[in-house]
Amino acid sequence: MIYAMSDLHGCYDKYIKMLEKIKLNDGDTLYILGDIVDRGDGGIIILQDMMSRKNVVAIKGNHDYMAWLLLKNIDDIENNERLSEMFRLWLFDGGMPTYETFVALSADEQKSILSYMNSFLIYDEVNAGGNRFFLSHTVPEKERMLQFEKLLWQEFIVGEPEYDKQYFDDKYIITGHTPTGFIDQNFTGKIYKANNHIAIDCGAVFEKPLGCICLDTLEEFYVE
Ligand SMILES: [Mn+2]
Repeated sequence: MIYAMSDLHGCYDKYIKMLEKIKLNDGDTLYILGDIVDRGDGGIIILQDMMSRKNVVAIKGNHDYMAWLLLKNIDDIENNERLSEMFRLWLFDGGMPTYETFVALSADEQKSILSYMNSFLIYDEVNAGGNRFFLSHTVPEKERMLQFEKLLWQEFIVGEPEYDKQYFDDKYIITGHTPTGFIDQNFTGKIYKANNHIAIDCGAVFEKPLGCICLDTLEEFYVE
């Protein structure tokens, strides 16, 4: 089976509970659609768990990118005005627990975390259960997305989807990034499905459930 979850934001306990709930085994593939770190304090330990598994595919979110960029340049922040401003904004936007956990690691552990984060995909496409799926942290508006192969990677980590428009007739788009309650109040804490768009950030770090979807069956799983 193929599964997808997103926006773990350091919620290590919910992540582990979900792996147990879906009984993830070596024959399954789990996509994690970004924003693994920041806000919650378990981001680094989730990354270390993901790295230890061969069947987890990581896709890059805006928080993962910012954390990687700043932690990679940690020694230069003080003397670089642009980096210090980004660093200040990142800490304010949930980066503090990620920063504190990271600096407590050994140099080797830091190096392997950074190289793992740098390996994240921007998007992927996969077939399951007779359907085709496009997976990324987010997508830009429909007009741009119709030529997605030509777009810059940034569009897939900070783009703003038009959830009210059906982008493709022959495939589903699965994204995180925007808590589903902000897309439509009726989907607060639930996976959003409409217009061939499946949005799976239920807001786990904001005291909502962590959601996970099975691509083969479209079955939804939740843990509190
Ligand atoms: Mn995001």
